[in-house]
Amino acid sequence: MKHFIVVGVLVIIVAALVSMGLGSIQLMPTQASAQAVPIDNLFGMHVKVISFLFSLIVVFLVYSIVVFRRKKGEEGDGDHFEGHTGLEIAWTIAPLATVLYFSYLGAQALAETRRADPQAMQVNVIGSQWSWRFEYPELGIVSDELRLPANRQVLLKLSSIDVIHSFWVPEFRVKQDALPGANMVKELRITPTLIGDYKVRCAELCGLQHAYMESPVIVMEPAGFDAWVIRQTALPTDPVDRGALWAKQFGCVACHSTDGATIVGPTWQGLSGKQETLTDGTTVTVDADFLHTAIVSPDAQVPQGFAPGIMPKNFGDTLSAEQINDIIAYIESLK
Ligand code: HEC
Ligand SMILES: [Cu+2]
Repeated sequence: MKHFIVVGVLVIIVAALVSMGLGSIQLMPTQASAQAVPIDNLFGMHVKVISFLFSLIVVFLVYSIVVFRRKKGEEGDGDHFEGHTGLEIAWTIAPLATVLYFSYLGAQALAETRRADPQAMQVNVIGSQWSWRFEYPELGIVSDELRLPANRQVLLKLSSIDVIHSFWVPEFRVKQDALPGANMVKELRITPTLIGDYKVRCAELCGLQHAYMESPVIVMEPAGFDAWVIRQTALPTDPVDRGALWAKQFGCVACHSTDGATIVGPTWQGLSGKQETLTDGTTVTVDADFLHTAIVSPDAQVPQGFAPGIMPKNFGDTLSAEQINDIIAYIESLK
């Protein structure tokens, strides 16, 4: 009995120390959304239970090794007892009750992260190899960065135009896959609470440039957000400037450089007017018609040294005729 009291006290002391130690090293990134609160609370409780289980096992182990060492000349089995119904009932009921209680807490936290605010602002998030596009249908804005006003819930509708991507901002905690297919739109609700600059990362391996599939996420004062909305809704008058904007917003720049470097597709620098050799051996002069075909049906004329099937094939549907003309004007300006 004396041993059990000593071990019991030691277990409590070690559990408290381990739990305090884990609590002080900041396991989680900054907490920047309302949805992060129930998740972090649940995580904190798990850390406490884990600390207790750890010390329960380790203290018994170390205590036995030190105190019940075999003495010189000792040959027997040592003191022990066989079978103990009370103990067996206890170590069945206690973990079962703990696990059931945690499943209840988990369900509660899940419900809380999904609570819908009817005032939520909708943003369509479209993943593509290898960039993010953010559409604000109520505001008529398309952007390559996600700007959000603080303390207002945003309803993200996630989709993909090619393969599976995954929307993840660690500071917001919640994460959701973006799937291809017309009926596969997934929803995620976030209420940013802390003004600052974050990053959305793709959390699903999605090809060559997956590691660079990051976009800025900026949580702003509501007034600053409104000013941004006004700036965004005024479009540049020069087609070249508009073309540069579309190329950024529709993710062309993830694969095409404007400075001569080859990323995944050919660079756009000096493309217009160039003699292009295609994979079938023919040579053509790159003009506006060639560029138009290259954008709406990429595999029709594949330049030598590049593979077909990489560039998305649906830009003819997602871009308007004016937007395509703007992009062509932009490419033609890149001498
Ligand atoms: C996932 C990567 C990727 C994205 C995104 C992408 N492209 Fe491409 N693009 C390629 C590849 C690879 C080629 C060469 C093979 C081919 O023609 O299919 C190409 C070829 C082209 C060419 C012909 C270049 C030449 O030298 O003949 C043009 C023009 C072009 N893309 C425009 C665009 C525009 C405009 C967008 C955005 C609206 C875009 N691309 C988005 C990968 C991409
Ligand atoms: Cu991705």
